[in-house]
Amino acid sequence: MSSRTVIRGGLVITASDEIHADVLIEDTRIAALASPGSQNWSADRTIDATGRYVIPGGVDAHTHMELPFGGTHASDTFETGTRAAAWGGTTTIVDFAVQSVGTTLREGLDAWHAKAEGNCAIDYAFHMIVSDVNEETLKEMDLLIEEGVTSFKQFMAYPGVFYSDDGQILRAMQRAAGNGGLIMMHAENGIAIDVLVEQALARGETDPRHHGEVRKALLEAEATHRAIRLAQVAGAPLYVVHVSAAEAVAELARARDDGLNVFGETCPQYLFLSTDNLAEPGFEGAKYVCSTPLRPREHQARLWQGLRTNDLQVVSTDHCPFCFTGQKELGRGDFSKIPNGLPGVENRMDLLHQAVVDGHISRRRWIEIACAAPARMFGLYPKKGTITPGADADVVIYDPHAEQVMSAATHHMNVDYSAYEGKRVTGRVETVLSRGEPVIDQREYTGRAGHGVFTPRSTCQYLN
Ligand code: DUC
Ligand code: ZN
Ligand code: ZN
Repeated sequence: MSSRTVIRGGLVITASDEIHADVLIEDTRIAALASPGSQNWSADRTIDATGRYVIPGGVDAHTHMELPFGGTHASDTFETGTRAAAWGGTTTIVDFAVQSVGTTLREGLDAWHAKAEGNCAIDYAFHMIVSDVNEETLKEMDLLIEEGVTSFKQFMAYPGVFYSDDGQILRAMQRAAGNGGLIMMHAENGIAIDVLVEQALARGETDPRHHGEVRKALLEAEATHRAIRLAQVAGAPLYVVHVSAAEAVAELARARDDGLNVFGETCPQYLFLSTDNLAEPGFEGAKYVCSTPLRPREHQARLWQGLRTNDLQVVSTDHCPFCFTGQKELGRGDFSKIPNGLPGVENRMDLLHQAVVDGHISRRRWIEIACAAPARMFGLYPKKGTITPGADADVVIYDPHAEQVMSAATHHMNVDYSAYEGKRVTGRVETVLSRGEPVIDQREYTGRAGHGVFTPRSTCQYLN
């Protein structure tokens, strides 16, 4: 039995177009778009989107549900985190499965499948964190690509945990050059940072703001440069995650001007927050400890510029929430023990809409950086990231005039604070469809754990 939904009267916004159109959904997919009122489609369900935007569901290509980190776990499970994502208009997440040192990629991926399967409200996919490069791991990369896990994160930071040295990075990049994988890089010089951490603590500099001071912008830029050159030597594309420093954007821009397949992602926290937050009195700054760290607010203009000029292509959240009570507090008296990460999976689409309201980006660019480009970058397009016949009916009805105040009191993420507490934004999600099924219906949750399925990905669709 097929079901039909019609969305009438809205402004359909994709990365390429803004058109007033009615949208027909048959079962799980977009079937057709037509001029408003021109088609007398019969439907089981009609959604009146007059005065609303009709946009593709968000694709958040960087989340860490349940991530083990710093002796604790990220506080959102796949169930709570994907429900919160849906509330915020995101209908696909790409989370990071983790290979721990001494284990295989297979073991890591199986463990993450077990955490997610049957629990997600929206569709999900995986990247693989590679912590232990060896002959076996390199062969396993080929197998994972066949299973739709086509991107691999390496860390130039966190020695002794996730860290890879330049040789390990080069080997993984060489493999990716051959098998079509995309290497995602956490670009910070972790060896140098650890020296600065030790020296800061020895001087008695233990407050959260010192986290930002030791993780210097220059050490992000240096690592970014090194990653670019290693990728160039390997002949592989490169995607740099959570770019926060102006100097790192400059490295990416130069590489792109040279014609290299080098891409960059930033996150809302770097666009809207700064070291001012890390320096909040008492231990409040711990709420804003993440890596790469927040930067002085002067960096924000360069990030916005990079997003406008396509030197940065994607905004994802790096959603990695830790409660202030009991988790962030592990680092009282020693900033290096504060678990790194910020909540945000629910806030991204709204914050980026606010960027439209503020004049930083256009409406189409909003959809491009939040939906279409991440889908293309990670091999999900056009199934995800756009509204076109044949695409999954992952659709958000967005009210661009509604006002809201972000707060832990009203958000749905499983974390006891909001990084944007009290922030007033214009625009709000009204209804969310995931493969044609309402997950949020007129601001009521109608989804269910287990609706979301693992979504295998093709290789990167963004290469020159
Ligand atoms: N950065 C974070 O802030 N959290 C988790 C891992 C990372 O690289
Ligand atoms: Zn990282
Ligand atoms: Zn991350």
